[in-house]
Amino acid sequence: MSEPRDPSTSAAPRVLLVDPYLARADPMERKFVELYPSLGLLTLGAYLREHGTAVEMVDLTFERDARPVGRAAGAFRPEVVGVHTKTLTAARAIEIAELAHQAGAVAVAGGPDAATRPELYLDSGFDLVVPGEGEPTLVELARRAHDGRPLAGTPGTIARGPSGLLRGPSRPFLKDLDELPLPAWDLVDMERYLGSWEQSTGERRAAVLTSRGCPFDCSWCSKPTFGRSFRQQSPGRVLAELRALKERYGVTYVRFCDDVFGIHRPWLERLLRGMVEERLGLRFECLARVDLLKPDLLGEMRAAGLERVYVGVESGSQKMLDLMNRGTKLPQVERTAAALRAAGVRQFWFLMLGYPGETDEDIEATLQLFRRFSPEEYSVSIAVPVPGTRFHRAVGDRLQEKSARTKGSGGRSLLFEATYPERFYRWEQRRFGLEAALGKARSRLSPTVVDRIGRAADGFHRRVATPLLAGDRRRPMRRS
Ligand code: B12
Ligand code: SF4
Repeated sequence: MSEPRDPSTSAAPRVLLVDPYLARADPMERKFVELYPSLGLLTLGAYLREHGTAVEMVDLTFERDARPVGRAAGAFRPEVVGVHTKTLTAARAIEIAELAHQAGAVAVAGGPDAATRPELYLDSGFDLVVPGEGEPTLVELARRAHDGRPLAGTPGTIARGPSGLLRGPSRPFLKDLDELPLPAWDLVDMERYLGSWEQSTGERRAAVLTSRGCPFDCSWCSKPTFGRSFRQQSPGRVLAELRALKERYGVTYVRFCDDVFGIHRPWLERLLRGMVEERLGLRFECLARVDLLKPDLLGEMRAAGLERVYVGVESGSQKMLDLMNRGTKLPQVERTAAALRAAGVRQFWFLMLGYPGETDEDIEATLQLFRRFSPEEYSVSIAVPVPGTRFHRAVGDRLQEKSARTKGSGGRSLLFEATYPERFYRWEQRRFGLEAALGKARSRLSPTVVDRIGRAADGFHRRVATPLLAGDRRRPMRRS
């Protein structure tokens, strides 16, 4: 690569980054999705600047449509328009490629969806796809575009060649994540995010990422960018980011967005110690695996500000956990749930229905586990076969037509031919809803009344709903 340039001069390459996620167009948004700016794009932006590129960004999250992209491209005249992609936003990303071309820019797609199905993006107007870690590749593309050099064949990219896909040489991952500058928060309207959080929760919430990748191998998980690699920033680098968020933006609450937070215990202990010693006074939440969350560390986590943990419980049936290659055991779930309750940490359980091999007995086991521990929050989704995963390959010949559409279902509808019809899973989702309501009612109503309602609902489920909704694929259910 050539020497760094001064991004404030017209001699610098110009890149416009775009987040095509539009909250009001997301069917899940009102219910589940929490709004944070894309850390992938903010880090790309900061890295580009550090390497002599002028950067602007259009974040469509709070917009009505993609028109701001056309306006920004017209004013900034970028040489490259770089679009972040998710399955949910594929159609809008493609619209943006067209806007990029109208402004005379090269259209580049990166992020999980383009990495999984580059052909879709290349056949729909994008000039290049960056399937992996984006930072050094986008710097090089910006320089090549600026200098009028060829782009196809750049390391870390995929283009359309005369006879199929033209893949540039692969580019190794960055060795040391501490090299990454702090995210360029100024590229988005941070106050809009923080203000909306403050209004709904009283906290100014921001997202922080301390690692890239995940070494586990759950069969339904899509990890197109980082695969099973795993790298961490040092605790010192993470503390610097926390301090900056607190000092510059008055952040009071942090969501650690790592796929799995605190994989290495000594690392986590050092970070927690630092948070306490620096008296950051931040509260935080993270996603943890039940096999890694150590009950004896919960006291320290609580002292450092831990409020809520997202736990991928997924199923109350060991058979299902094994089929999902989850690598967790039910006693670990039980131990973790009990320890979190004892430490006063809110728990948010992720549960999944419909994974191949699951019978109504397995679903019942999940409901019973849910009943025993009554997590404060939960989401129960219908398994989504994401392209590129083992699960997707396993049900490849049973995919429903709607899964071919670009919109993700967000776990609300059935995208493959599963053991039961969709209506049965939707009914089961409602049972979890009732169970959650009963769990909450236990503290207000007499437990006898609550148990009576629960038994009546179970009876209705067994005698009426299951025969009616499960179809002829139902297996006889044992009574508890
Ligand atoms: C944190 C997170 C969230 C947070 C924050 C979202 C946000 N605004 O970033 C919350 C909880 C809000 C969330 C919501 C959703 N998420 Co989410 N989320 C994640 C998670 C765990 C980390 C994202 C992250 O920061 N990664 C780290 C950064 C550094 O990586 P990155 O974003 O991929 O970017 C790098 C490269 O991909 C590349 N790159 C990315 N964009 C571009 C663009 C260009 C031009 C170039 C060159 C390179 C490039 O360079 C970047 C730096 O190296 C990922 C899983 C994962 N590990 O990535 C899922 C993930 C991205 N989410 C996913 C989904 C489905 C969603 C939702 C659509 C859920 C829903 N509604 O049903 C929403 C969408 C909301 C939104 N704003 O987009 C899926 C996407 C799958 C897919 N194929 O689309 C993922 C992959 C999880 C999974 N395995 O299923 N999410
Ligand atoms: S589901 Fe979580 S733990 Fe499993 S492979 Fe994916 S990121 Fe890793």
